[in-house]
Amino acid sequence: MKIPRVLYLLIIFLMLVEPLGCSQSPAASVDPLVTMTPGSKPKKTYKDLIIGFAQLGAESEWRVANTKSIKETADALGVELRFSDAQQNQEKQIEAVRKLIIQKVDVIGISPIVETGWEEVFREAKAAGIPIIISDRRADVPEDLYATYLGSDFLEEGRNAARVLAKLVNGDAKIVELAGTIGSAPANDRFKGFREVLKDYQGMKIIDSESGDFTRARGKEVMDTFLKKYGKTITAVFAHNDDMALGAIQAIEDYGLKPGVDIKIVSIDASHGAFEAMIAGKLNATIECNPLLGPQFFDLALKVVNGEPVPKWVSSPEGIFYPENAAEILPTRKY
Ligand code: GYE
Repeated sequence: MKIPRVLYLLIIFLMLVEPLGCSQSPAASVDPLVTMTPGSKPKKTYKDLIIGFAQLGAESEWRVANTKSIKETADALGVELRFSDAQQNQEKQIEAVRKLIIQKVDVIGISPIVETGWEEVFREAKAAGIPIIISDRRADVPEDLYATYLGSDFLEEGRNAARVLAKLVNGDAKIVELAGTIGSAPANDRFKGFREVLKDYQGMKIIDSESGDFTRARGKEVMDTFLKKYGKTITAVFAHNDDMALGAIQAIEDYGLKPGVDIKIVSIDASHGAFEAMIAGKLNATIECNPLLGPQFFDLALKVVNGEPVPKWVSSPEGIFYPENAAEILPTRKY
């Protein structure tokens, strides 16, 4: 069929004019990064955010990796980050949160050093309309006082440590435990999870347990004391983190025994230091606990600011590592 010439010209004219008309409309001049749904406020982007983060300290390899992940992710996304380090002191951490409330940041992130004692300051944040995202360690507060909790399943880590140790010692051991910071969520849960599984093993006894505060130096001191007290009776160590296990390894060597051989050792985190110790045959296993929470943390923060729904708990999938393939895996590890 032949199209009349006038109609043909009209079609060509419309095809040329329409796109121009569109590109001049106000909708098309909106920043493509800002998405809008009908009748709603424009959604914020990472570059609009000011996020506070009240870190608890720099006590371990894990914590250093966690801080790095948060700072690097903020930089990469263009988020303005107000970061503080409470040096393992709850008072300082509460003060840091209060400062962030005064600064009216969009979201407050916090890794609470211990579980209790947060309700008052969390209520202050809520009254100021600032959502809180709990990161890494839980806080014992009512659910309406925080938007979400991003962190590992510490109970399961404790259970896994017991399962792994039971296999290593054929269900027969005299164990000393180097516990984490007293009152902290990971120390409470790892302590509990470990015992839960141990109930099934008559031959596995915990002969002593003391806090090494998640640091290498304290881990060594506590292990020195245990060795003085119990000597060769000790056949296994459960350390709530790798740093304390590394301290214990030093203490065992100083005492003249072979860590990983005379005394089996299992710890938690799966840090570089742990892999190196496994390669050297001094550590028997490490249970992974993921510190690289930066990307998930800022993703949640943006959702919270934009009023999008978020789960109340976001956990990380984690593995277990052994000396057998530690050398092969180490280069792929990011912390
Ligand atoms: O296992 C330990 C750190 O809260 C999960 O804190 C974290 C723990 C981690 O000091 O190394």
